[in-house]
Amino acid sequence: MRLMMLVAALLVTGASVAWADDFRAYDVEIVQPWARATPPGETTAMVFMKLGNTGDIADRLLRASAPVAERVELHGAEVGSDEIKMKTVDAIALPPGQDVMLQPGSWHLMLIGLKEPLVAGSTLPLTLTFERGGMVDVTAEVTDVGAMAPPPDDD
Ligand SMILES: [Cu+2]
Repeated sequence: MRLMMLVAALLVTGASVAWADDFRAYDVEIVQPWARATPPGETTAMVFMKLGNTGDIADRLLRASAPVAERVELHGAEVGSDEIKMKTVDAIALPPGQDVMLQPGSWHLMLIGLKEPLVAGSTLPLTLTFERGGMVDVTAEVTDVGAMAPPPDDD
């Protein structure tokens, strides 16, 4: 009886039992999602993380959503002669055995139509959908406005 209750509790809390800021969708490790705080009136924000495919088969990130945004797009970056342009992509490929960094100047999730500012020190719930790994709920940490890297691990 006690074991069954423990199993039920694990099912409810899902991936968040593993690490405070790491998540998993089958073979894909989702490491330390983060976003920058937004100034008042800003309607978009980027979300970054490391996606590591630890399996033998390719996967793809297909979609993302967040309660705080009207929609979330997958964006890549095109490096031009004097500027970096964002472009919308249908999916982010996750080759087997490789890490793909969503980071400033590269791949990222784009929150569109922010309903409220992102506040430093708060957390941001997101749902990611992978082709093989399915849907997974993750939590991003919100850093200072100008941060270029995720907040340091506190363990
Ligand atoms: Cu973007």
